[in-house]
Amino acid sequence: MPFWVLIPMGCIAQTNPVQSSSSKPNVVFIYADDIGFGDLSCNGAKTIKTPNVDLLASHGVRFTNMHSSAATCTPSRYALLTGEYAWRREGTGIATGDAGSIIRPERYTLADVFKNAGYQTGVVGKWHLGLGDKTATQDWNGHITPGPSDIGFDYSFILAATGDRVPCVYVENERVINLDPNDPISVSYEKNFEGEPTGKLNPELLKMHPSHGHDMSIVNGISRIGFMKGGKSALWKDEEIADVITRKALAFIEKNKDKPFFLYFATQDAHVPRVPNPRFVGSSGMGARGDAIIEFDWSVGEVMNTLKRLGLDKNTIIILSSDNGPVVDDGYKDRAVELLGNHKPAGEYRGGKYSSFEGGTRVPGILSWPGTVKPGVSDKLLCQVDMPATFAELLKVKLPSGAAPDSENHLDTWLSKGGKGREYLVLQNVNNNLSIEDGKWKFIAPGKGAAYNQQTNTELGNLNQDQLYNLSSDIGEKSNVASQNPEIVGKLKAKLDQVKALNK
Ligand code: NG6
Ligand code: CA
Repeated sequence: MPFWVLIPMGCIAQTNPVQSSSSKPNVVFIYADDIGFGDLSCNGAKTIKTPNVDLLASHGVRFTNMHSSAATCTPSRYALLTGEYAWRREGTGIATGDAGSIIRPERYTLADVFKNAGYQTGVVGKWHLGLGDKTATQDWNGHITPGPSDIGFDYSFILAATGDRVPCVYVENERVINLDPNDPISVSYEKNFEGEPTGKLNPELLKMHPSHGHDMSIVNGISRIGFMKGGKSALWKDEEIADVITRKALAFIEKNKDKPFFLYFATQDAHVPRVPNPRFVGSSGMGARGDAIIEFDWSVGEVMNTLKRLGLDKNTIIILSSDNGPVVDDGYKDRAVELLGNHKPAGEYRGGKYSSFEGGTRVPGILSWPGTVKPGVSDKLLCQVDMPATFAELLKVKLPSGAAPDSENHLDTWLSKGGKGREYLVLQNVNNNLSIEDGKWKFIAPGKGAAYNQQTNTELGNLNQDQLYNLSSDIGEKSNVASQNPEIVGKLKAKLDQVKALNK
């Protein structure tokens, strides 16, 4: 039993009513986009400094074996919120900007865990889990439903998909904000609207040029994925996204300071297009990608400062992680490649975003709960898919039967109170090829797809034969020892089949 339950509440209330850790701590989950393990100075980055994240880590547990469930965004976010591996479900790959809601209203989610415990729940930032009933049928000028409010969020302020996908507008509580009804929005992922310029045909209109893809509708001088028309007054300015969503996140905290709250704050940094606010331009010396990471660090600092100012810092758990590993060229000529220098976004891990190698999913992981969780470093195997079961345990919420089927309770490990972490973890890459690891061994099942993506310069980990790596002695996954270790391969294969067989 957690010790704070044993302390009579009256005593706490008398000594320090706001600062005490209660059985209902606030929870802020900060979810970076495409920020790699090695992008943070607390994880060893030398050429980039992330002082706010480092401070957070120094107050909390810094995990070195924390994984997103997948090497791309939509499946990682799906697993985080549903507690189900995304590869079990069709239609959970990288979503278009006009995808229908991928998590259906009947689904029990992480947000529902908090709601059932009496929390106010909010999501601010990148969504990328679809909106509306069906793909390509949304009315972007009306109430776009179902949406976050149907899966447990009391409040939402989101980018429907990603920064590089249309529609480039903010959606607050399922309505596009700042929309002029006389200039309605149309969106298509099939064809352009007559007379509208595109990056492909009108490169002279661009302030940032694509390196691959991203040559469709132009918004704010940047060509995107997908076509849109109208909504001029509602279009975002990329330079302001971090400021706008950080302000909304802080407003949510402020508004709910007297109630327990759960905030899912998903930043656009450092996803493409990387267009940091002018005050961060040049701050990293590494171009737009480095500057976007510094901007992310600023957002983290704002959250920490606000919690402190409101006297909530000791009664708030902050978790920081990322939805997948890093990528340097993800489709725009923003000089990230040229200015990378010696920086290693994935740290010592092989691969990156999209990959089956560790760089794909082994992401930053920090949990801070000052006064309750002892600062330290943990190398236990953990995954974001476990958040629903872990928080259900913390809040004593009973998950409905069938909910969060892949989510395991690892509260003791997350709070660094002696847990062992996961025994096994199954991960998926961009080609939906699966791997399984147990903290020491990693088996990548044979799978189709290119071994290497030239455009993004990523080793994807795809091979048409077994791969086995000993992560204890070969963290860089350099040497495939499958043929020398048939029993270990057999055991991991059998375990993977067993996990897959849970398929409903
Ligand atoms: C890819 C995009 C990439 C990024 C990714 C999704 C192209 C050529 N590449 O298809 O730029 O948007 O999808 O990233 O279009 S994620 O982090 O949201 O998964
Ligand atoms: Ca991502």
